[in-house]
Amino acid sequence: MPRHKYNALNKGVLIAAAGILAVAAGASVMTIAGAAEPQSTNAPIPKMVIGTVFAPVDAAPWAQAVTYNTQQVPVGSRVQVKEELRRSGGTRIELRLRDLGADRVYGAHVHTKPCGKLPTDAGPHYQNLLDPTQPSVDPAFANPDNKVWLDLTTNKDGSARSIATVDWRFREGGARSVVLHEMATATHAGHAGTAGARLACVNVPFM
Ligand SMILES: [Cu+2]
Repeated sequence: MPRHKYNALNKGVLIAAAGILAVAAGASVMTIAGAAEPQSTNAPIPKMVIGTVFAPVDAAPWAQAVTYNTQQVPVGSRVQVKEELRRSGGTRIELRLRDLGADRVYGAHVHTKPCGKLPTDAGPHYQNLLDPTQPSVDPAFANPDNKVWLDLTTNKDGSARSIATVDWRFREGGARSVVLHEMATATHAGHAGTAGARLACVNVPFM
């Protein structure tokens, strides 16, 4: 199983490599409008990609991603999050993991706050319609249409991918991270949305 060793010497490289690798759209869409041409249905779709490795929790103040459980999410294992705004008004989110254990299930969700030294720093799950009762464990609100659930299962090589598509967009600044949990996400009343301990967190400035 490949491992990307993480140490003080490559911190600088990791910081440089982390962050927004690609942000498309915006400017070119405005150019089309300014030129008084008909709005092209082929206009670029806004996209964002974050690719990084999980750092030790000490690195929380500056790292793009941190692990709280190095047994289940090893330091140096890789994560990628892609966000794509759809023309229909919806959002597509893709999560990829590499260099984890084989045949393992992880719960994963979009959370409201950035990663911190404590697993709870990432705050609650992002909800499109906010459940007036918090923490939200009512399936009417804690479901994959109202939240972004990205549970995944690794293959024999320790890689995994999941995709969530919702028919809404995030509120500006309202979604700031993806958290990996130790279990698959529960869906039954009283426990809906829970997935056990928080194992790792990646900062993502969702659009
Ligand atoms: Cu979560």
